[in-house]
Amino acid sequence: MNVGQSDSRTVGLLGDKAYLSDCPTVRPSDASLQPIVTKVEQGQRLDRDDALALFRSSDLLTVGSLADLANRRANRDRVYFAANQHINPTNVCVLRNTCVFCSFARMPREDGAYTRSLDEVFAEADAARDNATREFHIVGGLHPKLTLAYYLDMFRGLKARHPDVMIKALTAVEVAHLARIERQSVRDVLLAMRDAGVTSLPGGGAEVFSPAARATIADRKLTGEEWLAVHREAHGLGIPSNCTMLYGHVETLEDRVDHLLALRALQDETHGFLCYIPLAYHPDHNELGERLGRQGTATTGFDDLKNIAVGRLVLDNIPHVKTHWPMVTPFISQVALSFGCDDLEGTVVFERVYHEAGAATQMWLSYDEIIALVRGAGKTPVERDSLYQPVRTFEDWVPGRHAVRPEGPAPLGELFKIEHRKTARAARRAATAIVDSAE
Ligand code: V47
Repeated sequence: MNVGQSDSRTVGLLGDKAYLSDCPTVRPSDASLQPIVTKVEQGQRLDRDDALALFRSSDLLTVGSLADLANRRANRDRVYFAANQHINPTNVCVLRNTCVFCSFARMPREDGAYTRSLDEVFAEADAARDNATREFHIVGGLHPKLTLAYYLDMFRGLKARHPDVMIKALTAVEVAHLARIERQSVRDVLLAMRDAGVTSLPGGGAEVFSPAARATIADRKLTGEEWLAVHREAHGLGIPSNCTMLYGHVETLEDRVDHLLALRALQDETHGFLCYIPLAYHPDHNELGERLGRQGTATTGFDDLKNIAVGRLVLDNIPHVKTHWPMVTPFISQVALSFGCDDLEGTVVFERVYHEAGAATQMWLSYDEIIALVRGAGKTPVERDSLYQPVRTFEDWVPGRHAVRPEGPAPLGELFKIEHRKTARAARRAATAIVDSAE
C-alpha cells in the first residue's frame, strides 16, 4: 500500500466544510484574481492558468490571504517545528562543476573538501546526546567512491546510539547515485535504507524540473522525471518524503507552475509527500551567482512570500508547507506563517548548504526563539517528529527559564566550521575527470 492512503495526516485541504462556511470573504485589489478567490473560498482545485495568474499578480496580500485560508483549513493555527540536527557526511560531489548554483560541493582535492569517517559522523551526532534532538537530517555530495555500505553503517550506528532520533536521509539524487555506482535498483537501495533505520527522505535535489532551466543550472543532475520516479518508488515502499523547488535563479514563472503541478500529480497518485519547501536561491560563492552578477540575497521578501503562498494554494493535497528560516531569515519566516505556512523547520543545528552560499542567518534557533517567533505571529507552536507526529506543545512554557540552546552548548571544533570556497568555479577538465571516474 502506498503511504498516506489510509493516513489521517494527509487530510485534503479542501476537506473541512465547517471551516469553509466560516471563512471571511477575501476582497482582491487585483480584480483579475476574483475568479481564483471564488474557487479557493469554495474549495475548488486551481489550474495552471490560475497558478500563473497568482505568480503574475502584484496583489501579494490577496494571494497571502487565500493561502492563509487554505492553510487554516488544514492546520488551524498550529505551527510545527522539529528539534533537528543537520549532518553532511561529505561535500565531495561529482556534480561540483555542473550544478552551478551550489556553493557546498568540492572537488576531492579542492580546498575545504572533506569526507567524514563514521566515527566523525557519530562524534558530530553525539553533540545531540542527552538532548532534545528528534531528527537527523543527513544529506551530502555525490562522492564517487563512498559506498552504500558506508551510509547503511552510518544509519545503523546512529540508530543504535540515538534510538529516539528519526533519520531523514539522502535526497533522490544521492539515492539514484548510490544505485548507479552499486549497480543496484533504486528500489533495493531504498529498501536497504529503510531497513537500516531511515524514516523519510528529504526533498532536496528537485531544483526546478524544467529541462531548459535544469540544463543551465544543474546539467548532468537527475532529470525531473527521474527525481519524481525515486520519490514514487519511496512512497510505494512506505517511505514518505518532502519536496522542494529552488526559485529565484533562471526559472520562468511557467517553470515554477509546471514544477508545482508535477509535484501535485505525484501526490494525487501516492499521497507520500509530507511537506513542500520552497528554497530561495543564494548566489554567493557559486558560479551561477558570478555569471548572473549577483551577490547577497538573490530573492526578495515579496518573492519569498509569494512562493510560499502559491505553493500552499496549488499543492492542495500536500498537508504541510515549510518556511526554511536559515534561507529566508527568521523575520520573513515569521511573516510566512500568515501566508500559508504551518512549519518553521526547526532548531537546524549547524546548517552548511545555505551558509556556504552566503546565508547570513544564525546556525540554529533555540526553543525560546522559535516559540517567541511562533507566538508573536499569533500561532500555536507544536514540536513534531519527522512524520509530523506531535511531540509536545508549549502551553506552560515560560521564556527565559530554559537553556539558550536546549541541545546544550553550541557545538565547537573542527567538525563545526564553515570555510567558503576560494573560487566559485572549479577547473572544468578536472570536473570531467571526476564524473568519468564515477561512471
Ligand atoms: O537540493 C543548494 C538547495 C537543497 C543552494 O526536506 C541551494 O525537510 C539556495 O533540500 N541557494 C538541499 N539553495 C536542501 C534541502 C532541504 C532543506 C531544508 C529542509 C529540507 C527537508 C530539505 O538546497 C538542494 C538545493 O535545492 N541549494 N545550493 C543555493 N546556493
